[in-house]
Amino acid sequence: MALFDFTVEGTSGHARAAAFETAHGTAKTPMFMPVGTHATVKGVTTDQLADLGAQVVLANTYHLSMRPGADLIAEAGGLHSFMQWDGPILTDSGGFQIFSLADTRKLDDDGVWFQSIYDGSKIRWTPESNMEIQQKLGADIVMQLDQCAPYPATREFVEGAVDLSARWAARCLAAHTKADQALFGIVQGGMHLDLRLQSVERLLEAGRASVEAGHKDFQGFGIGGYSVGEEHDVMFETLGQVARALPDAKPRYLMGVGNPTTLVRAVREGVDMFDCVLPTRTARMGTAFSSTGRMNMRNAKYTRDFGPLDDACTCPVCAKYSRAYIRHLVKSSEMLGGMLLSVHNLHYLLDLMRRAREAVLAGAYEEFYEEWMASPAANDY
Ligand code: PRF
Ligand code: ZN
Repeated sequence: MALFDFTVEGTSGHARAAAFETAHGTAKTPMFMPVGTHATVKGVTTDQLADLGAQVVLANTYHLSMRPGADLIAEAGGLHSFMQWDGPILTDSGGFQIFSLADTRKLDDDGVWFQSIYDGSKIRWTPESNMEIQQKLGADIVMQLDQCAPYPATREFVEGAVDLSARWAARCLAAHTKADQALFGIVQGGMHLDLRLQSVERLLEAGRASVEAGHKDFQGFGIGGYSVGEEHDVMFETLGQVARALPDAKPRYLMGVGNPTTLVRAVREGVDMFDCVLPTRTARMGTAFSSTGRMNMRNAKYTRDFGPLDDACTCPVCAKYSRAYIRHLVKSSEMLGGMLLSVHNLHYLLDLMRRAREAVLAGAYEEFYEEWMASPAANDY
């Protein structure tokens, strides 16, 4: 199959099972992508990620461009060689981090000034310089520079973010030249359906204009600007219509969402890809996902519980270690506690999406969805 081909292999309702081609292998959707912000999925080696069946690993342009720097990573032969991950890599542009982490930033039409969280130095980004950085990092999939509106925000503010993100989308397309790297546009628009659909139209228009000018089109679309503090159900008032306004023949990636129930619901609306720090971050806080909901491993009730984290789990941690041992590690602040819980939690989401894919291919997503929503884990947002 040709590079970046997105083949829909089956549908069930609006849910899709598809395959996306990259220079580092095929990714099968629906899929969860583990987050390795600093070119490492915290506490987990890339060999472990491969064993868990992780497909695409995320890294972040904002952090890596400042430390250790894009030039150093290019000198190492790019992210794949630097972090020793042979599979596909996706880099987020850093647009989200500028707007959520940097405490001082100055936006103008041409770009953005922000202060490094590492040494306070002033940094200038434009869509063009951001593409140059992401091309140096060398991921298989890169995201456009965008502006994510906070929540709540005024309609005027969200309109501005849609407009700026659309103009930056066109400039990212024009600046992007790396042939073996896919560029995804990002839909914004907050919780307003009309602004969301306007954002989709403007991205599609930018793609058409780029093709006319002899450049590439977007090879997929991020759906940004959700999961920014709104109630769970608010996103679902518009998510389905937004996802399905995007082309059927390209992947749809809901950015920064990793709650198990949200994934099951979003797949039903036609979303293909997800990423989130949730499984590894909650692991480091001592929490395990399970078929009966989240478990706080500090709880005294696990003191003499010599069974696995989750009887229903097939992960390598549950094959060996007990709740009592993991509780002891977490209570003692031993780093192995967070490492083992990270493996287990990643397995949980990777496996959930594998089962979702099987259900779509069997034409039975609705049954899978109903079964999930009736399970004790579903109430555990
Ligand atoms: N834009 C980018 N990255 C993101 C988001 C976004 O809106 C989100 C929002 N949930 C997470 N990560 N570039
Ligand atoms: Zn497990």
